Amino acid sequence: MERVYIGLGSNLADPLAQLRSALAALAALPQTSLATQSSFYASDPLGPADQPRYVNAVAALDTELAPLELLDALQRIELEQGRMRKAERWGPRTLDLDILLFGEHRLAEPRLTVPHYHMHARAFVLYPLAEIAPQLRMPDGRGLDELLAACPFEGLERLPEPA
Ligand code: ROI
Repeated sequence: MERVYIGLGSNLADPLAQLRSALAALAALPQTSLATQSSFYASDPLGPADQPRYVNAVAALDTELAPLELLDALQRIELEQGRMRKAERWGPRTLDLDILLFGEHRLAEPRLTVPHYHMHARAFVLYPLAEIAPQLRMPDGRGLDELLAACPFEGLERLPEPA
């Protein structure tokens, strides 16, 4: 059993509903349980500015799936929720599910790099992650607190709990 952290993001087609539906799909994965989820955060887009704000969150899963099995499952959920591959790099998307951390593993597969390439410097990943795993360490030994200290809470807005 491995503890895995997943980054969720959406800025199209009712992002809050996209994230809620994605969390339900994660909770329903085989050999997997959804351990915790962060609050939802509105965030300014990283990349082209002419796109809607994102809603981001992080979920913790406990899974017996292998990394590439989990990746396949996440890509299936993205497609089921209307994800289309667009030409534009860093353009808007209905749903992004990124494997941020997979236990203590470091993976460099053609389809999957773990820890996720950009997580160390992205406020919309680090702050939700800190909410559910404040004591976390990266596989290279860096603490989440160190990463947060170098990453301002800029352009982020923690959304109130849904009623
Ligand atoms: N920007 C924000 N704020 N949140 C995201 O999830 C996100 N995802 C992306 C790019 C386009 C890089 N920008 C983002 O893939």
